Amino acid sequence: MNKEKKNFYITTPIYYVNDIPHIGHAYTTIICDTIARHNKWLGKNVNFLTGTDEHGQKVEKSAINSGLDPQSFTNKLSKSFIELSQKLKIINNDFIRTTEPRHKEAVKNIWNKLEEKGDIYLDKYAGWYSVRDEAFYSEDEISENNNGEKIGPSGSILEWVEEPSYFFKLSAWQNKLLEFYKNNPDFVSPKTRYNEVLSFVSKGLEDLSVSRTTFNWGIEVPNNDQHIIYVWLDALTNYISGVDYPNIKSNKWNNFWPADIHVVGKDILRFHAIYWPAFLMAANLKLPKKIYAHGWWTVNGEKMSKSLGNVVDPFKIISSYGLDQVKYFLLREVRFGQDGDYSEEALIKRANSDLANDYGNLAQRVLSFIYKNCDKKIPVANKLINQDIKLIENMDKSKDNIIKFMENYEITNALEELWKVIREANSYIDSEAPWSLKNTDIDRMNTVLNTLCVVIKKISLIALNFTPDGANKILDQLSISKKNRSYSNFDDTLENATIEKPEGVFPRLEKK
Ligand code: ME8
Repeated sequence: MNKEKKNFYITTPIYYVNDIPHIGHAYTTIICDTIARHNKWLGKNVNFLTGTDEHGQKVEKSAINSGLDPQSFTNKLSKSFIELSQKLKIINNDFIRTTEPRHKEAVKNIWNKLEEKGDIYLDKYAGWYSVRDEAFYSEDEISENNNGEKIGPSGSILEWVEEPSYFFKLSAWQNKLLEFYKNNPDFVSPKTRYNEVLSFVSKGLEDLSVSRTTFNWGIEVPNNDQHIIYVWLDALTNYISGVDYPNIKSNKWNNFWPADIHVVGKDILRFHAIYWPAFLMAANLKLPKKIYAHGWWTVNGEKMSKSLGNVVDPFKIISSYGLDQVKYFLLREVRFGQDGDYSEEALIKRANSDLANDYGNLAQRVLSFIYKNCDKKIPVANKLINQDIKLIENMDKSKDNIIKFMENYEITNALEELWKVIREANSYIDSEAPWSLKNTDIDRMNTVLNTLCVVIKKISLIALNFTPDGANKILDQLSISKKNRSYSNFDDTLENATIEKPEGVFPRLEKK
């Protein structure tokens, strides 16, 4: 490996295999894929990890309900998450399953470390548990629903649990955590989530139950097979078992830990921003650089649920509307970090206005004009005048802004910036009107067309990370070779290349 290359490690949450994937899972994966692609494009050595969370009571219950043993059940469901990764064409380096031996070994190692250091003790747990969230809640977080059932902060129904349990001395880490947050104000993003974490920890932390004894599906506590390790201690460890921990001599471990970013939904912030750093501190391991908690998607204003029958199937909508279209909608419609509402109408509207009308049309207008009028060759520019120079300069400035935005994970701002140039390029075509120069000023027409091709190429090199299928097709049509599509090729000059027959890349969508 090139020693100069900067390493970058990004993770998705590992998804529960209690049910098939939906649009919410696809969303987090798409976000991570976009960030991973961007960093790879910049020339970094990227490790992108995703996977499935296969143990615990929730998965065991689903397996029992489906009539399968847990291992066969998780094999089947995990496959559907792998298929989703393929459908989304993500560039992950690895897919980790918590039922794999490499992962179990890491979890046992962490357990032993925490125990050796005196951070784990045996006692009894008596309290409320949510199987849906796989979370313990304290009395002050509990309320009642209309049926008089106890519910947790997420609305999930709680059950009373009373059993022997090992505890992790979370309370002992409270001050260290607070100090860490204070010294690392960017550890949790967005800021509102950081404040939430700070206020939760400031109120005081109770020790955390880290083993269960009333079911079997999980990793056994070393030296006490009556206990199963709490599924969150098991699951969080994937972020290090996925980079070869406990083999701390491995290149992967040394290159990639600590992770640059764990992207999660806001529902699982507590586990990532409080428990995970505490476990890592206790195990004397470095902490990830950032936890980014994104918002929550509803569907036509309602929470997605099987009983409402409104669960959005990512496979179906990608087949109906296209991968780039779905990705672009999810990335652009909602500011990264905020909640959003999914509807097919909104997806179609967004894809038609930004992809078909703005970006697709820009490429199609220019390339088909060249194909018909310039002997299928990108014309050579003559003397550039102010408006040509300004368009290219603005493109270059936007590229720098986009890189800054992406460094701060401001995905929506990055896309807005890119579309600013796309719209500017469309206005430039209208004002320079190359078709009207055909019979009057061929030199000027050639300059305008060349300027447009330069800008379309630059736009597409950036769009590669957001809408890779379409952007690659446009670069194919411009005869830019596959190996010349990274950041380092951004300022390459266009050759007098013969273009391919242009075809519309982003068709107008209609409701299916
Ligand atoms: O929590 N909107 O797994 P999970 C946005 N196994 N994102 C959504 C979403 C929605 N409506 N629904 C799901 C778990 N997500 C644990 C994680 S990690 C060590 C263990 C996304 O299958 C979002 O990223 O319930 C959320 O955090 C994740 O799926 C939860 O997936």
